[in-house]
Amino acid sequence: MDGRDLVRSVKAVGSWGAVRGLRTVRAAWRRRRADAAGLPRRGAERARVPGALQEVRPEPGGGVVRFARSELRITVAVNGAVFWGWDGAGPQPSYALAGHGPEPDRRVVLEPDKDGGWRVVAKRVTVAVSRQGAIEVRTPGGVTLRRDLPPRWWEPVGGGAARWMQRSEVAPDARFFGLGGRSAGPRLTEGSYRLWNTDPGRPFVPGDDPLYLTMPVQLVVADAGTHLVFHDTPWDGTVTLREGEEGAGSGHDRAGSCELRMDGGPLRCWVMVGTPARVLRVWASLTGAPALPPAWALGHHHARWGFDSEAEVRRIVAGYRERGLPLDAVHLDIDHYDGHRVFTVDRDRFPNLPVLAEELRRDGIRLVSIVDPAVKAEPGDPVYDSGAAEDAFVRDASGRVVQGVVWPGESVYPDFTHARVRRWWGGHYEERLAQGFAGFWHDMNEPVSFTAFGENTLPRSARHALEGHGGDHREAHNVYALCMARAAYESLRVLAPQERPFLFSRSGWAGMQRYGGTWSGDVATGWPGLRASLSLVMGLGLCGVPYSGPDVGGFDGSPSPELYLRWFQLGSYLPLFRTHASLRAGRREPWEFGDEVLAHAREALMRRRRLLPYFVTLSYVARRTGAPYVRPLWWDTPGDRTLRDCGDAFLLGEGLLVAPVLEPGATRRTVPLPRGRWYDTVTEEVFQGPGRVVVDAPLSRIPVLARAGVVLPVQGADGGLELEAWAPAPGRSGGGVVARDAGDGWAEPEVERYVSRWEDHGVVVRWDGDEDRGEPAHPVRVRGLGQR
Ligand code: NBV
Repeated sequence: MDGRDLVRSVKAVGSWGAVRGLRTVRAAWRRRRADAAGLPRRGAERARVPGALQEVRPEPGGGVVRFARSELRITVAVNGAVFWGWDGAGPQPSYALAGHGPEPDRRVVLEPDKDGGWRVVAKRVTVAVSRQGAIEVRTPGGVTLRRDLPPRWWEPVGGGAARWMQRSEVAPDARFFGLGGRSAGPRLTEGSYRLWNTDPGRPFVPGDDPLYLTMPVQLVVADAGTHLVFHDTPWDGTVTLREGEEGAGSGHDRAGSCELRMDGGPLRCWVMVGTPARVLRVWASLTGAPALPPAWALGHHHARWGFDSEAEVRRIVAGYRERGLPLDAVHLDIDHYDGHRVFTVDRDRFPNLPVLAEELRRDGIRLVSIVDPAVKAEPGDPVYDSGAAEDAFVRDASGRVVQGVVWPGESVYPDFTHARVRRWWGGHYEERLAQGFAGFWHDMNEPVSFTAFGENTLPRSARHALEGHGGDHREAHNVYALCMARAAYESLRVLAPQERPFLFSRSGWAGMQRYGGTWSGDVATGWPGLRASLSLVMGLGLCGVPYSGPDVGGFDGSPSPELYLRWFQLGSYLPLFRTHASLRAGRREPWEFGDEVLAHAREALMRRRRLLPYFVTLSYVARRTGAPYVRPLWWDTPGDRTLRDCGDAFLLGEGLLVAPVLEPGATRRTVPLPRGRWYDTVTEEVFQGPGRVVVDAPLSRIPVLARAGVVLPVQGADGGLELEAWAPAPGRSGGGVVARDAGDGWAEPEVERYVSRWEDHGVVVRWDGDEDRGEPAHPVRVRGLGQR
């Protein structure tokens, strides 16, 4: 049975059970056998805690605190981020950090604290260490944001990686966010969240956990301040969260708590404090600025598993064109491969991809290729042969190449944690570029091997280079996709130096934004799936990955026309706006759901087109500041507790508030408003925040509100740039920034800043800081004037 047989049997039987053939049983058995032989038995363990504080040694940025049974290094960096590591752990080596990491802040002082403890005092944060090794992160005003109890390790008596546990307390009012892409977010309430990138093997619904992209990044929002904590270790782990409670009246407060258990790796973390915007800015400076997608990637993408010929691609593109629907990219899934083998093309069905790509490009449409990491284990296959010659594939502890089963059948896996392998793999993107592809979609890179039961990935004992220090899959698993993205990104920079690489990846880890974005994976078609797809985008944004979006319509089955439309409307306000579905699912073209849906989908596409300059601006803002395009409502007002609980509306940049419809039959919905004046962008009705308002949400659109005073760059009817200014509240002013697209290359955009304010004759928009510069460079349209 090869990959095509697998697909055929799935089609025929209609069940994923069909893929559990003999090979997948064998793969599972092989995995177990490898682990039994290759992993040290845990055996007896010895528990350890730091013990009593013995000695303190100052160092630039902080110092080293020695305890009876461990040592703690604390360093505050120049960007304000605090690092601490136990047992001698320093910030490097790290897969998350961009470059060497920041320099220490030499102004920091280490001084005695109360009760025999010590503290590191920096401008924005104080870190206090108790005599037993508890660590408190305090604001400059002395309020505690987080208290880590002394950690605990369990060390195998016979040697090997220590497991550890870190319990922390946060304020009773604190709310947790992040941990990568979580279906039950964006606010993470009570529960356990696993840190192990996982293909659930079927479309997911809210509550399914973990999914494809996990990361040990928590964003904690409380009245006293916001902080981000990142435990820099890629091992398997579990985070158990429990929100606190404030004692009503005479009752006592109960702190929020977080318990992190890790199967190995250094116990080290980074903490950033401040406003949400500051925290994300520091996080991006630590782990890398988000890659800038080319402008076309901010348009509309159409994909499908099952485009089975060039003719079909042309038919779809013509369908968009004939109906006047904008389209910017078409994605080819594994079915354009020859026998599902990566970096190949089935020439019978896709005889001339470069010509198709060129034809589409002339119409402004780019081709994007799926890329799966597994390579068919077949001597004679050029990718396999060159990889074998390069010793590129993951081996087990006995030195045998590890085999799994994926679409092409028996397959082997490149070890992306080796620089040489990344270069070899990256070289293959030349073939993709020659086929005319302009972007890349990394799939199945958790990595997946179909197995009949248990975990569908590589054996834990599989060996990896891990940049030279060597280790097994327990350590490499969560960074596998991150390293694959790095391989592609770095090669594309060499192979096509004039163009910014565009790639997005199903799996990944902290820092992946340096290389590209992600998407929400195989979300189940249904109203709960629609909700989950938004929580993933919001949660990932708060972990520093700003570019993502769902499969509009859901991955499987057939959405009702209403569900499809609501999904389409939400997707049109998310960074990656892509219709996509499984081979066996119903169609996802906008014209497949009747005339009414088609008309409203066209409006959504037109609005997206109009907002393209705003999306381009948001992509530059994300790169410069780390702020996601899609932000929770509490972004600017984290002290507003009611907003912390809202997961069904979001801010798009600073100017817009989007309130998607996530329930069947709804034509109105409640929107919690941040403070200030807001306008319905269609009716221009005015609302005053903070508070909750009810707004119209007819089938034709989802509510989108504009912040009073904002100046938005939009595309005018003639295709030129226009400024859409929303009248400031009387006596107030506003403004906006415009980053003008400088093409698909590396040229810096021109950034323009505008202010808006009331003058005698009405609202005016001027250049910010340069009143003599005359009129703004673009036509201005002021809206919301009827509402003075
Ligand atoms: O390549 C086929 C699919 C793809 O369409 C989807 O987007 C990925 O998330 N892929 C998963 C593999 C098969 C999943 C059942």
